[in-house]
Amino acid sequence: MTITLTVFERSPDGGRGLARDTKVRWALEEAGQPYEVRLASFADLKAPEHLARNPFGQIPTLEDGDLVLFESGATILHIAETYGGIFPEDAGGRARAIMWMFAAANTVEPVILDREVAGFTEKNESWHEARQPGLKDRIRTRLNQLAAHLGDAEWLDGGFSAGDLMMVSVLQRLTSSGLLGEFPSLAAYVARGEARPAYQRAYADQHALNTR
Ligand code: GTB
Repeated sequence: MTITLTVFERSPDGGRGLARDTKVRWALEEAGQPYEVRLASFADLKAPEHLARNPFGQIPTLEDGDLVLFESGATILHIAETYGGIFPEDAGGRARAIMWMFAAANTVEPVILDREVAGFTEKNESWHEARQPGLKDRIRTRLNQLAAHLGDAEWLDGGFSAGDLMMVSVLQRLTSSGLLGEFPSLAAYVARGEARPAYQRAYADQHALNTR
């Protein structure tokens, strides 16, 4: 069965692996699944051919045989369930890995995105600067809670799982903000994720597209 992933032909992050295609590449690498890529420009994403794969006109999409999926979290869950590598053996462990995937996407990422989006869309507003401390504090609250859960552990719930893959990918978006550096245990957690050979391969392959 051929797996095809649609990725940015040239990522707006300059090849830093921060767009959501890299985390799906990472999941495929962890699962040891070979895959092909379809390179897409912003214009390609809005063309009917791609909208048939993802009505929102975004990357990533994954085709696995006849199955067509969008939403990076759903895609990673499919990879974990179908090919293993990033899912615990026991049902309880799998349920908790899924819980952490949702926590990454629904509890931690929104506060990080709020600050990013404010940077893009509200930069010229008179109240932009006044809003920054509140936006940062909402992130700090979540990072404090996450760091308290992680403690001295390597990963969120036993061994590395799809939950860690998604949480590390979300936290990476904070690297340049300085906020992650305020939480050394979380910075080390992200570094552990990035040191995994599967991540290194995923990053290198996506990064290479920006340096062609
Ligand atoms: N919820 C969806 C998912 O998880 O798959 C969200 C997918 C999504 O946001 N895709 C973005 C996209 O296709 C790219 S990843 N955008 C094009 C469009 O909407 O037209 C988001 C992203 C973009 C850029 C950076 N960056 O430059 O650092 C980081 C993340």
